[in-house]
Amino acid sequence: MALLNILHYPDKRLHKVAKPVEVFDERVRKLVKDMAETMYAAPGVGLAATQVDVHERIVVIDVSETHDELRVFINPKIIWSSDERMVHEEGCLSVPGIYDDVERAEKVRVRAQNEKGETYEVDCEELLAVCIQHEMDHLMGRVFVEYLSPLKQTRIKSKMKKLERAM
Ligand code: GNR
Ligand code: NI
Repeated sequence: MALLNILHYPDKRLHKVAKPVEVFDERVRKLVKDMAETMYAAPGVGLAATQVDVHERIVVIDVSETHDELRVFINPKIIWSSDERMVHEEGCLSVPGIYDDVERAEKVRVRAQNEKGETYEVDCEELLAVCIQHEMDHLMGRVFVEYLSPLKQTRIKSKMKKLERAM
């Protein structure tokens, strides 16, 4: 197992669009394990491969309080989303220290594959719904701060650059 390096906004590589996984081999299973280890260590409730500079459609999520319910979403697709919307405060391991409200669909149904390539569907609500939409945005090269006002984005960028310099 290995901890992976997490890219920090405003790194350009966070805006790359991930490609579908076609081969479900040992490499993909090791990447999923390393992503899970990296997410738990951070700690975070989700991680998209984009954040560790791997541009493939792979997401890991664990929203359980006991940190023992790992969910693996490979090639995820939202096949239904509710018209009802919700506002939830979000944070991101790629934008440390920044938390702000984002409006998203309240419920989504997702079709994805597991690390063996088996297709499954899951109904998501509450934090799981927020998180899968946040992670699927990463796979499209989108970071949650891009939903905030241009003024907030400018402030966040300069705060992040200052932080990087201090590290
Ligand atoms: O750890 C995380 N917490 C979180 C809280 C509210 C909404 C979304 C998230 S995802 C985040 C981890 C992360 O950056 N995933 O991409
Ligand atoms: Ni994130």
